[in-house]
Amino acid sequence: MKKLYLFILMFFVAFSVVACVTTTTTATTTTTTTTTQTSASTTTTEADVTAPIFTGIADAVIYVGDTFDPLTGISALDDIDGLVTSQIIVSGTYDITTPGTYTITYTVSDEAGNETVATRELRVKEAILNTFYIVNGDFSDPLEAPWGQWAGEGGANTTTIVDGVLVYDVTAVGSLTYSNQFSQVDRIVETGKIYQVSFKAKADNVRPLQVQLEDRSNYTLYWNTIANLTTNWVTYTYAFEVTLPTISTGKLGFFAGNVGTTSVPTKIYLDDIVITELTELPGDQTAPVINGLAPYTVEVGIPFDALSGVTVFDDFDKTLSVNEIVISGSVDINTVGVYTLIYTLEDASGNITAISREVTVSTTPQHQYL
Ligand SMILES: [Ca+2]
Ligand SMILES: [Ca+2]
Ligand SMILES: [Ca+2]
Repeated sequence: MKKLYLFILMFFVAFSVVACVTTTTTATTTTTTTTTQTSASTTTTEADVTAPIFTGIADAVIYVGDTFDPLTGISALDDIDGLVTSQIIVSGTYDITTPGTYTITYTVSDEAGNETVATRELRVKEAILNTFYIVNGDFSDPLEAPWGQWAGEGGANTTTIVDGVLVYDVTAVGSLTYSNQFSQVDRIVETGKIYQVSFKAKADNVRPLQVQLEDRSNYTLYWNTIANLTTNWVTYTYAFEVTLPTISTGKLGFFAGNVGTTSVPTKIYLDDIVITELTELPGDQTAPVINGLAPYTVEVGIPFDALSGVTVFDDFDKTLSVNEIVISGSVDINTVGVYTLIYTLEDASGNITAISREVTVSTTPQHQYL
């Protein structure tokens, strides 16, 4: 009996499998037929639901005076209509004679009304009229060559661009003026030309920043100055005439090492660094710099030279000397106390610097060497 049951069971299983296979085959056939019919009818009635595609739309940078055609290199292709470049509509306002950033909008539709809109940014930059110019002086592009950074001789710094401003984070002053450098190299500097350097700067803590132009191949100094940075944005402008030979290895450097005696580690911010060629030198408009006026402590009864270690610098008045400093106030070296001296220095053009300095007369023996 068991064998009979088993046989009957096997018969039904086999029948089911055959039935399944048959059913499946039928279904497949039906599906294939339906698909063929559907695709045949689609070819004649399908609606155009796909908008055209643009190619060649990318942000652009030009200089004032350059020509600019917003359609150059741009095309539009549609899946049904084919090339529809002639249908592109350009909108948005831009002025190629005025530096700025503009948005240009491109719109194109196919015959079925499917629309594609795309935008691009057009940056119009100040024209470069002289061979000596600064690349990316407004820091609107990524920080890369010819900008460069260096630290050594105890200095340490990092440079980054934050919101279009160069952040020069000096974390260690170092021992020398050039211990921290942020500079742009390989600038063409021509003999006999008059250049103006201008830039915006500030610092988290007040400190001097040395700005200089040198030949990076042999360190010949072409020009330098000291900008006394404050915590507010100030535009610093300097002009100089090149008397040394023409070079293509000019390096405009912002040196934030140990400049003078009041250099501290701090964040320095720079922006809008521009070199302009002038036809004549402007007058001297910058006050002289007095270095070496840190607070001083002297032992009571010991002679004190108020000009010891003090140096001066002027951008134009090269004969200006430390002996032209006028000191007001006095120090009684025989009486313990804190005294204030005012150091005043005027350059030949009447620009005046006045700096106060604290001098302490103390009973404590000092180990300072004059
Ligand atoms: Ca289409
Ligand atoms: Ca900027
Ligand atoms: Ca001056």
